[in-house]
Amino acid sequence: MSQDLFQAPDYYQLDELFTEEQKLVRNSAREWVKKAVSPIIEEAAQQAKFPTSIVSGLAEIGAFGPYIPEEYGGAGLDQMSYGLIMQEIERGDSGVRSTASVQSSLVMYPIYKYGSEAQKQKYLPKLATGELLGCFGLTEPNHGSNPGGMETNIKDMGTYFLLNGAKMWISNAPFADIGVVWAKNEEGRIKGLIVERGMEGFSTPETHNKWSLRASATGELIFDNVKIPKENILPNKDGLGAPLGCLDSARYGIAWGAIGAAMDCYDTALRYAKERIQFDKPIAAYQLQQKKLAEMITEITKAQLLTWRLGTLKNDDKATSAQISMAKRNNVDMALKIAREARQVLGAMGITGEYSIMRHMMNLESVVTYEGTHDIHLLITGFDITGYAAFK
Ligand code: TGC
Ligand code: FAD
Repeated sequence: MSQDLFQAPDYYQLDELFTEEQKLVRNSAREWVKKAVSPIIEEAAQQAKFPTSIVSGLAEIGAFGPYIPEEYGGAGLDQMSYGLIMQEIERGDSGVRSTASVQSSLVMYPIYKYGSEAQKQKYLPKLATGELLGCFGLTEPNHGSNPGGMETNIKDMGTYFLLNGAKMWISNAPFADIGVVWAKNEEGRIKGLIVERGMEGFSTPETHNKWSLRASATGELIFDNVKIPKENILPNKDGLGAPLGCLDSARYGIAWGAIGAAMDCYDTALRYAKERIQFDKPIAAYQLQQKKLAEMITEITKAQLLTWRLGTLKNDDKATSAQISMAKRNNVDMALKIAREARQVLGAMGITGEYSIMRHMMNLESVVTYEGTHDIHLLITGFDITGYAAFK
């Protein structure tokens, strides 16, 4: 990739709305992305390899458990800072943000919220430093948008549980040390449990040939009569609401992250349009290119405002799941459209790895599907405003 010249757009002076601490956290994440992600990410994506070199840096900027209390190794930050960290990381790459989202909201959050004190002490500090990496197993081959239908199950064997089933499309699975996995007990109630690499009957084959999120490793979780010690069950919440509660936290981070990807595409397209001369003028001087760029900054600004407000609601513990769905859906769609438009501004150069736009575009094709598809989030809004659940 060419040198990272990113300048963050802030058309409505949103900086004035952030506290000094929030800006400090964001700026250190921004600097780290320039220094540690931009120089290596294109090659990692081209080779479809998760760049392990960034793990310690992610931990240092507080991306592993930003809002988990410091007593458990987290950064103890507020929700706005969490969002800003995700924005900056996804400005670099959605796959890197995926790793941070999974570790924080889908592994550390359920252990912190639903785990026993012993589980918190055992896992959270090591997850915060990146000494342990985790994954989250909800989706199954036959149950994606409808996780409530899951077939993965546990049987009580007296001194332990026997786990059987399979999860697929699991971020970080190929290298994760532990998995927070969701399975039904004999009564059909969904329980969360912690599965550790090395347990007999547990394997994590990698999913190859992805055109999207190539710098993030994706895989399956296969459970063939895995013996799960009883102390590995998350004791404090069960039912589908438990995994969906984790998704709320991750979806909130994705809403911010998508803004980062969009900002990077816009900034790249704007700079290129000012430099690229055709018919003796920079292409930025032509109305058709201005329309693209003006619409991009308008949409980014709207998303920034929406998401800032969501951040204030989250900080006050007032954000609803449906509000989070709206922001995730809107922002990812906005980023995807901007990536496609920005790619055109660059002409042929837009398809090369010299620029980040095509990588963002391909990544966002996963982001628009995972953590609830574009359609499902619309149906969540529909349900919220009408009272009718149209997904059933
Ligand atoms: P439904 O009957 O509506 O609800 C079941 C229970 O859950 C409660 N609930 C929620 N709780 C917390 N947060 C939410 N967002 C919640 N939504 C619902 C609900 O109140 C109820 O509680 P209770 O006590 O009455 O039992 O459930 P449903 O089966 O009809 O499904 C609803 C639907 C379709 C919205 C839901 O299943 C859904 O969101 N589907 C999408 C699945 C999804 O997002 N999967 C994501 C997998 S993880 C992933 O993609 C990680 S990518 C990570 C990365 O790389 O970044
Ligand atoms: P389906 O549910 O089969 O949906 C197919 C299509 O049908 C979609 O367009 C959908 O919107 C539509 N559809 C479904 N139901 C309805 C309905 N009721 N009404 C109207 N339209 C509907 N999962 C995890 O558990 N952990 C992870 O770490 C994880 N990481 C992922 C990483 C990547 C790169 C990807 C691509 C996915 C990941 N997922 C993960 C899985 C992801 O959450 C699912 O792909 C997603 O929830 C959609 O499920 P599905 O792919 O089975 O699609």
